[in-house]
Amino acid sequence: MNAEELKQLKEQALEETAEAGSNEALEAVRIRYLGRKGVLQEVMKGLKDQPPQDRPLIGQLANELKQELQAALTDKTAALEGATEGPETLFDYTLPGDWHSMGTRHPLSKITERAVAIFRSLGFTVAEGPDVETVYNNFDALNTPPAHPSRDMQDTFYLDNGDLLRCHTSPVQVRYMQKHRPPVRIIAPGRCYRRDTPDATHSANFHQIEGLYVDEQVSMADLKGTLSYFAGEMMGPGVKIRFRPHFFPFTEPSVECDFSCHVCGGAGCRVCKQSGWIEILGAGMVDPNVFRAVGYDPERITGYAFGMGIERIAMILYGIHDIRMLYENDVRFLKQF
Ligand code: 2U9
Repeated sequence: MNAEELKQLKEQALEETAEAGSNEALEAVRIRYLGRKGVLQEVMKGLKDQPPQDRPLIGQLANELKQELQAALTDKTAALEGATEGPETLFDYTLPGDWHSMGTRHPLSKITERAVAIFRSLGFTVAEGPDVETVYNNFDALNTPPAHPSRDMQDTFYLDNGDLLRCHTSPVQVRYMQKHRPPVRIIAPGRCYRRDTPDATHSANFHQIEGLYVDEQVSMADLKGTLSYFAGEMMGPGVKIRFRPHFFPFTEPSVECDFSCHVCGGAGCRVCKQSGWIEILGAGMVDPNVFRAVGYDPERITGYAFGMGIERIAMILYGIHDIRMLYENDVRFLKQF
């Protein structure tokens, strides 16, 4: 078969494909031209009988025939399918769109981010540390006596190697002071672990933000100014704070800090249990023993520290009555924030 005949053969094959009205007819065309005993095989077998100078062109034309015919057969198969089903059944333009709902920031992340932004605006920087801590960083360096109940197996998660899951973010500040000289002005947001039985207000995993300001001549008045500013920014302008005496091993003196109720303004309502005040955080002046443990001179250096539970603040601000809702990841709950 010469080149001219081969070109005609291609035209004929493409025409037969175009005219085929069924899958069976299309299959017959494919077998006739491309099958094992088909026309194209014959052409290739006859190639050796052609004059050597014609062989490349004939080979090339045979290849073109094969490729164009295969493409035409594929197109025609698709066209026949479309024709039997009808274009409207292939794609239903009336179906509603497939929306992917947008996620939202988790309420705990929102509170953390807001609190961090407030303290950053006062010159604090964020410090972080590992969840798995040494007994030394979590208890000893923080002036916690050897027999303190918080060290009990019933209260703290211990690992087999003697380390533990931190029960507050305070070891972050211990690590920071071991590495840096004063002045220190840091906040430590993060996950904490306590062996509590879960109920509406307790969870074995929870989150804290702690703060630490250490320098020469830092006083309780500095603490009060900082927390007053934080209260106004977090709860709204005009919120007052008050200190009540308390005890923590790592601070002396220690206080609990109440904010005036952001709902009733202090007059008394259901949220503040008619007291006008809501307990928000703990704080105090860093105990000299903590400074000794990290190599600071307590005669020269003073500092304040404070700590608050993120879950508690989220529950108060958003009116959430059960802490467990914060961990269930029910989107109907989460999308409200
Ligand atoms: C260093 C020295 C002192 C951190 C402090 C509190 C008071 C406090 C609680 C609030 C609610 C924990 O989540 S909670 O149960 N925290 O009352 N935390 S002072 O004091 C430090 C920290 C680090 C080196």
